[in-house]
Amino acid sequence: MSEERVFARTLVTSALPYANGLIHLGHIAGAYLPADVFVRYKRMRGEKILFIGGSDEYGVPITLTALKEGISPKDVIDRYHSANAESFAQLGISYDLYGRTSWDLHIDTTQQFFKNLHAGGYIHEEDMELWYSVQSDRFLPDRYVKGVCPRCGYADANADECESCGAQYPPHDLREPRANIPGDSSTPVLRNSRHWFLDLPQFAERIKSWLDEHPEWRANVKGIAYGWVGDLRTRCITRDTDWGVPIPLDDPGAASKRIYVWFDAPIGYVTNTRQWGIDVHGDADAWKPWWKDQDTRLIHFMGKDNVPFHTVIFPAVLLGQGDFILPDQVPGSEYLNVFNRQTGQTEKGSKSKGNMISVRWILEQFDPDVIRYYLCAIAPESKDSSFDWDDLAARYNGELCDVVGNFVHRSLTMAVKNFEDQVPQPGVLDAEDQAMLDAIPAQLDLIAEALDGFRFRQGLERFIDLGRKANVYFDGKQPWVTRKTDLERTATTLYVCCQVVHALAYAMTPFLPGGAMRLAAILGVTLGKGGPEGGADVWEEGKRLIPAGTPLNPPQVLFPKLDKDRIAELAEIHRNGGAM
Ligand code: B3M
Ligand code: ZN
Repeated sequence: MSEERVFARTLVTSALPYANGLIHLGHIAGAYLPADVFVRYKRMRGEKILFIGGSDEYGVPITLTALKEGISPKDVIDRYHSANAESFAQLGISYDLYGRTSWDLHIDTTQQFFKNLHAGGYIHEEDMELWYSVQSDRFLPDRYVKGVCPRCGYADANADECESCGAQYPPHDLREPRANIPGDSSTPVLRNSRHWFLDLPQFAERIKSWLDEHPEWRANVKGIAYGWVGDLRTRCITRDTDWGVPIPLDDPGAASKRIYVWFDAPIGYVTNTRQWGIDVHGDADAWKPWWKDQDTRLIHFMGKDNVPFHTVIFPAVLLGQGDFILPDQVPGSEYLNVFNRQTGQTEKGSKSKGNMISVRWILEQFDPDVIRYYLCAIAPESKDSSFDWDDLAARYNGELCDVVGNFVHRSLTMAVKNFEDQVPQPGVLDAEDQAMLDAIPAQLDLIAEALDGFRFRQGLERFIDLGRKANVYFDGKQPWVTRKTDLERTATTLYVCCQVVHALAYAMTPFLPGGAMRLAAILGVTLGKGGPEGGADVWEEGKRLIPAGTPLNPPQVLFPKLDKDRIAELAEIHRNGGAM
């Protein structure tokens, strides 16, 4: 239904990574690159689109890292926020704002959300039994306690959920609990603590009918969402910690507690939109249409593990505000695994295995386009996929360099050499010339159709397909032969080729912004900026024919090939845990 609906503006978010470690390729393939490809494409279409991201800076992941490293939580978030913001920028993830949940403004937004829910009767208090370490004199929320999962027997389950089987349970059901703090693995005791709960069942019917309005969502996302909404319970949204947003209630019990990180984190999208409005428009209310106007399309990109929060829990929080919109699309991805050629096994990316690849490290090895090309080509959209060094080289070299890069290079080089640095003047077009020219708008429409449908892998394949068709045309016309015998024929061929090169610059822009800019500079075209204010439909200009006589700047190799030996070296470093 929503595929045909025209909205006044689109707000795109991608999950806020915890600022407790470097972002890695798994994050990029699942959440950030698809979001960026989509946003860049929509900017070209001239739609009003705003792209919001940021760091998630509260919660146990941060405080545990601080304890392990013997530094303060603030030190942890400052270090990783700036490192990750820089990695995103270098990779070309083109946020309009990359914010922080540690901002004061975020306390205000979160507390407002909490108070509205409280006033609406959606939050109540309850006493609960929680694990408490006598040795450390503190409660043990979330990952501060480990034990055996009451459902599946997994040995490293958290206080109230099991990462292995996905079970959720009251903390007192955790078996064989042990504290999980540096220097403390004592056996905890159960103690009472008063907490605040979000009454999710009150929203179940509304969430369910909203989900029913979105049959177009990915099957995996719908599966998770319906699974959760069918089994909704009240959810504790506070924790015994001092690292988080203070609970905005006049209650002595609230002082030693904070709002749970998964309550405040998605509200970070709202905070960051507010900050954007202040920064860009100097207007404290500029964020409102982006979150409250029914004519706004809200889209959340993320990995699979974050899907329940974006399809059920955060929507409930939004519904409880009374005047917020709900997301129209929630493109959630499966996981990017790692293929280990030595063992022949596919492994899950994990810190303990040391097999993850940080964005920071890989950007020291490659141009961003290499990474963007490969990760989009293997994006885990509907099922898991795996990162493999040999596959990276084969796909990048064999597809992007050999198909698109090669076509562009030989076309432009011949045009420049033989036709005075200009798009040549064509003679009479034959059927093959015409078919090639007709393929341009048809192929751009196919790419657009894939991107509009959140099928980014397919969009990229269709972009390469345009290059394939162009190579078939070029090889059939043999301009390097006709050059000696029939200059007019050669001019016509290269005129047609220049049109395809021009279209390729547009078609590659969402995926490969660096290469697109290099190519645009050779052709002397601008690919448009677009953004929250909207603009012209630049994508359509990619279908336009550029006139004969258009000057061409000296061509350069757009996508230099990767050297096989270098790839082998990098694979070796990665195998030895050196890619993080
Ligand atoms: N920080 C979990 C993660 O990084 C969490 C996402 C928040 S999205 C609002 O995967
Ligand atoms: Zn389990």
